Amino acid sequence: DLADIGVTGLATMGRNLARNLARHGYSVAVHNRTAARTHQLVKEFGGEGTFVPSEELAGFVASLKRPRRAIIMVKAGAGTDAVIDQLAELMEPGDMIVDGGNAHYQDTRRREAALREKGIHFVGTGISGGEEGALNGPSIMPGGSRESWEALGPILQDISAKVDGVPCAVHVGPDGAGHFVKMVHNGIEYSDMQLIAESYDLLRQALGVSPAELAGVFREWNEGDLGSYLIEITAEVLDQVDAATGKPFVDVVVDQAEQKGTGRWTVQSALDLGVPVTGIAEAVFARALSGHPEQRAAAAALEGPALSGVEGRELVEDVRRALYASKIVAYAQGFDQMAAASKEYGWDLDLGAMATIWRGGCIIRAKLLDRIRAAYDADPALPTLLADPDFAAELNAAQEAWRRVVTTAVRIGVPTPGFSSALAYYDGLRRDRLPAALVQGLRDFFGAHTYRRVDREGSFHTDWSGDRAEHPA
Ligand code: NBP
Repeated sequence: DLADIGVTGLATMGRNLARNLARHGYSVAVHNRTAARTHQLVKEFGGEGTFVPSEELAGFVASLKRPRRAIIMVKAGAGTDAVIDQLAELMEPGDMIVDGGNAHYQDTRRREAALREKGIHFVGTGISGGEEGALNGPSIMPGGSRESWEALGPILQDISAKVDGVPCAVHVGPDGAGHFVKMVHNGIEYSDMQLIAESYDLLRQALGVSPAELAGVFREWNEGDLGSYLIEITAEVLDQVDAATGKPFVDVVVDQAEQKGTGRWTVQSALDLGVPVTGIAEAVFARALSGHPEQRAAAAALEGPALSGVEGRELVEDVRRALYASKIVAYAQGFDQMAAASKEYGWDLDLGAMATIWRGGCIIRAKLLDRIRAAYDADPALPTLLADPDFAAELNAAQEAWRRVVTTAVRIGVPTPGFSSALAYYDGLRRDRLPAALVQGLRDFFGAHTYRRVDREGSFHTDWSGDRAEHPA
């Protein structure tokens, strides 16, 4: 019998996705470049459902029902191109190639265009949730054609996470839209983690409390507005004690954060689109700063403030509020970036639906996403999440605490680039007049770049090197 769907690339993610499909009753063709992985999967998990193994890619393709549905789960980059080229040779018009790896959305756009010429549907699909999600229900963000969604959607929704019975999988939009949205998801994940790390660092330094005590604080926060997977696992990590030394686990881990690149991609794309994603950028840069031990050692003798702590536990509640407010800013910026890309590439993204598919399965799943969904339901053309009446009320209520947190951090010398830049963004956006007017004046002075006036239409230039009279440009 021919298989319903196939998975090629059976490392951690591919294997678990294949098992997830099989457990949902689909017969799954399985293939891996190194055949040992394929045999291992069937041997270990063959009892979970129907697997149709092939050692060669040709056999894999031949074992699929038409139109064929093949998911690629290989290392992103050259490996993906190699597998696509081989599959495309073996497939026919109407068949579907799903790339579930972490591809760059521009690669996905390129691949989709090339395969479309051959009549093959290329479905660049963001999948979030790590190995656990792949097995038990990830958040799935497929791009590609409408027709491919009709053939794949029911299966993807079946194996995805569900929240209140709603699947965390929708058709995101054409070509690279799925991988773009996955990229922004990861960017937001970076900023979420940075803000959590700043909260931990500031509270620990300012109040002198232990990681175990802070685990309790995060556990409590998880019950409220901040409720989310990342807050939940922060408590777990802070509670962990190193078996070898008896010290808190966080104290034996080298403090240099690594990255695989999706945060950097998000910021690079945001620069091109002209969208300020300061929360994500600060998170990427904070990881980069941590990763320069030679500079850190050379700067270690620089002086900090005399004050190293504060009295009173009021700071805990202030940090909770600052974290929530900064998180709203980071999400607002990420959603702005999706809106800008949607316009640039003609994707027609439904922003509220993006919030829906991130509610379960993925790393940034959080209570906040229900609120974001509601904000876009109330006004699909919302210019910024900060202007949603409910979020605005919360930000207004949090802003004094937010300022106290940033002030305390500055006074005791704890770096909080996430909190500080989010607050600066908030203050920048709400400001009636910005010093951009002076920047325009300077640009006109040295480069005759011209400026517009508040009181008249048109562009103007002042003759700075002459009589300083203004002329229409
Ligand atoms: P890896 O990213 O570690 O890739 C290993 C797989 O790629 C193996 O099956 C390997 O085959 C295959 N492969 C390579 Br490498 N080069 C190949 C080539 N030229 N031709 C054919 N196959 C090739 O696997 P993973 O961690 O399971 O992740 C798979 C994808 O999912 C990646 O794009 C990843 O970024 C993405 N992703 C991962 C996570 C996660 O939490 N790990 C989450 C979301 C998305 P071999 O066995 O023959 O070497």
